[in-house]
Amino acid sequence: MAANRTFSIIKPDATRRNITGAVTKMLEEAGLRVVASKRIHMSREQAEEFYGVHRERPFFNDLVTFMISGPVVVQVLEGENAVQRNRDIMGATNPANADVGTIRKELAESIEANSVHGSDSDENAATEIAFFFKPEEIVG
Ligand code: IDP
Ligand code: MG
Repeated sequence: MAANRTFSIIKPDATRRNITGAVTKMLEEAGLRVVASKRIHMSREQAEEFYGVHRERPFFNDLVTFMISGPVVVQVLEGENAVQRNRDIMGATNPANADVGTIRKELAESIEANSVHGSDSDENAATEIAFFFKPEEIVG
């Protein structure tokens, strides 16, 4: 499959522990290239809109509160089969179930504070990239 893009967030548990470099190193070693990156502090409205698909889930309010509890690093990642490649290096949502060598197994704190977000489809990747980045901010 041709090189394509996905969207990543390094979550507040990782910025708090000053391990954004460690996370990015694992992404790069997995064959992904950071073609856009910025550190932001999301507003509640932004986080609620971003995670809108989860609005009915029981953990929604806690998730939003966690995601605005500190800064995050939003990134566009490029690589062959980028969406799946990123999901593979992220590992399972719950770090207790994640494979050894994945970001969540090695670095995450809990099922909520699990260090990284990654798009789950090419369609959602395009939507999520456009939510945070202007085209000219992405430099491949
Ligand atoms: P994903 O991040 O692996 O795609 P999703 O099901 O899309 O997982 O959930 C989004 C985020 O919501 C997770 O990354 C995690 O931070 C949080 N989350 C998911 N399930 C739970 C839960 O059961 N309790 C608390 N937080 C959860
Ligand atoms: Mg998800």
